[in-house]
Amino acid sequence: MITNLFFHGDADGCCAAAIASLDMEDVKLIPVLDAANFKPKIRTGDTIILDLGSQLTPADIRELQKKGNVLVIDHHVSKRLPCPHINPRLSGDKPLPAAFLAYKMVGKKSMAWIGAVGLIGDWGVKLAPTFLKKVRSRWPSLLKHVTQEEIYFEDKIGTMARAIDATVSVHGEKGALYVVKRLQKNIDSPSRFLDDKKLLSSLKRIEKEVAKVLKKVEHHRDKSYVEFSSKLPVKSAVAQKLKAEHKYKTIMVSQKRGRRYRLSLRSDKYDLNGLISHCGRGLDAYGGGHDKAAGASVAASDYKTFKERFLKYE
Ligand SMILES: [Mn+2]
Repeated sequence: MITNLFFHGDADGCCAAAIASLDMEDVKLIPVLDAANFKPKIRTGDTIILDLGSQLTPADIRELQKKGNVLVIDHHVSKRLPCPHINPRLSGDKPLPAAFLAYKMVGKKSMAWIGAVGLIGDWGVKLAPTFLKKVRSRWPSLLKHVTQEEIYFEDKIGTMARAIDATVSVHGEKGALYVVKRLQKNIDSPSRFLDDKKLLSSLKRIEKEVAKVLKKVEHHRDKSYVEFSSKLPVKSAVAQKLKAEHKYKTIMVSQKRGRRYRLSLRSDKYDLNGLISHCGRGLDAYGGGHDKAAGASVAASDYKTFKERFLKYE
């Protein structure tokens, strides 16, 4: 029987998929780029859902269970689902990223670096200090710094996470599948993982685009914000960089696509789920995510109001 493996197409999701599927037979890898609108559709077989799925309803799960067994491994805010559901939030633990969870459950020691790439990609340095210490002593050339920002922007392991996100941004679902295969091929040679034209040229292209957007950033009191349009989905990369440059600001990066703005928000000060529901009240707007990093979608016609509320929010 086939196993359908859905995974989020970011660094954490790709790393989780690479670890979980390495020795699986008859697995169908299905990357999901738009996590907010994820509804799994399968023809037959069992289903594993990685770094996604917490937003599914019990009815969605029961639909999948008509075809086979279902397992969800995730770390986003969630209600309990009617299937084996591994999510540290449900047991009151730290929201450890999916790649770390996959590594802990089924990974070999030689794959620890892949778990670490996912952890860094999901801003999880503080969540697993002992694990990172082990990774550092085994692969000292990958991991030299201590803070999340330094590791993400300067160390090789952070560059891997950025290159994975960039490859998915540039090449879409095919990029995500390429990344998973390449991680698996280089299990025993992490320093060679980045030695790849597709990954490096994607990273270069995204970083050029991010630099272009960063020039348009505006600041208002404790907020920094920017609006732009681009063919490349770079709003998260912009938000990440902007947050690193303006540590104490609340960040809103808005990328226009069609008749909507897609937003990436970052804040250490406000609970972003509360902020988004306040700013979007009565408008065609929805979103959410983690307290400190979240996304939203706002109709272009409502964006002005949303933004005014954002700038006033305290
Ligand atoms: Mn994740």
